[in-house]
Amino acid sequence: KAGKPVVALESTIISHGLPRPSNLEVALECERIVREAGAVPATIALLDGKILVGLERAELEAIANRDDISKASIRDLAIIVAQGKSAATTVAATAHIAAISGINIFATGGLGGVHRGANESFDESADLTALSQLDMTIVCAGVKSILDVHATLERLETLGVTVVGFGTDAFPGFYRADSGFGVPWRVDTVAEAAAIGIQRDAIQAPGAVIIAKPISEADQLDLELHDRVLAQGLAAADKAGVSGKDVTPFLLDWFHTQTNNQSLEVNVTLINANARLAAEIAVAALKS
Ligand code: PSU
Ligand code: MN
Repeated sequence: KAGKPVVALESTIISHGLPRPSNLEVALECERIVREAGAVPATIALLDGKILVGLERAELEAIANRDDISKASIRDLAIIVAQGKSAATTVAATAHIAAISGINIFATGGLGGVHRGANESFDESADLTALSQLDMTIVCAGVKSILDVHATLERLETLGVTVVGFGTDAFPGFYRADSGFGVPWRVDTVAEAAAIGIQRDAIQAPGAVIIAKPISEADQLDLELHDRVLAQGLAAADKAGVSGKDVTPFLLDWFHTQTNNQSLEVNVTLINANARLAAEIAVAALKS
């Protein structure tokens, strides 16, 4: 209403992607970074049956620390509100709520996508189908490297989602700067990134715009460590019978414990960088 630039932030990363107490620190730091860049942060979550767009400090603490916070995708929103329950929202659910609230810029860590072995399990994140339908510019470090990145990029093409590298020709690999796959488009400035969202809106192309910003090579996770921990984590998940929406939190936690929190540091660095870029894009979009 005040005409200020707003950046949506998701909450699954807080409740299910990062360990306590770092999760609350990261959530607060992200909001601080967005404000510092001249935009208004709107962290989105469901608390006691209410959809909240923008959280007070006590609400952020609840999302970070309460044990009754489930993980909500789009299909879970109605029942959680109807039953007065609480949940953190995934990229899919957050983007939907942001869109109906008139917010069209969003920052996260890494998107969900097609899981390895999806040809058998059919495990594909609802993030993909959500992004095929929403007027949203989403800043991320690519998709999580625990996924089948190649298959995810193919699905993003089919679903009409625009994929753009920010300052790179390589699709970022979440914990790694380069996933090993290219991007169809590249921009090098905030103004160029903002212009895509504005044209997308005008043209009413149905899919979202992904602005994929890599972690710097200096800050990325060592390749050998990454591949070893991932292989062990996938085997451990399989052995423990982890499936459905528990897979991603299990593997992220596996990384954090098995790398002595090196992956946590990488994750925090890229979330903060993405929040800053999203805020800069939101400010630029409003000026043009
Ligand atoms: N990015 C991160 N950490 C996370 C996520 C993204 O750095 O935990 C969350 C997002 O909420 C995303 C979800 O929507 O992981 C994907 O879960 P799934 O694979 O079950 O769709
Ligand atoms: Mn899944």
